[in-house]
Amino acid sequence: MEHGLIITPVPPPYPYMSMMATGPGLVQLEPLLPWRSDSRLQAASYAALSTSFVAGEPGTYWYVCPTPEHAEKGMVGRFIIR
Ligand SMILES: [Cu+2]
Repeated sequence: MEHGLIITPVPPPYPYMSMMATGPGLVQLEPLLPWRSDSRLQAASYAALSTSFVAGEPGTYWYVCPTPEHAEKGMVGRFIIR
């Protein structure tokens, strides 16, 4: 399954298409984590990407998967900048 990451100050809940709530966010990880197929099962099992951003202001931020239904089902996380 393909995954991605958007960082946003917009809190959950998120709809089926999470980007309808978050927009492009403050940062968007590209490319998305790769599809895993039966033929490449091990190749993508531990796929990883990284990114960085500068939080302009203290506050609560959310990292949200933009793949349809993922954030709606809970593929999100919160972090706080003090
Ligand atoms: Cu996902």
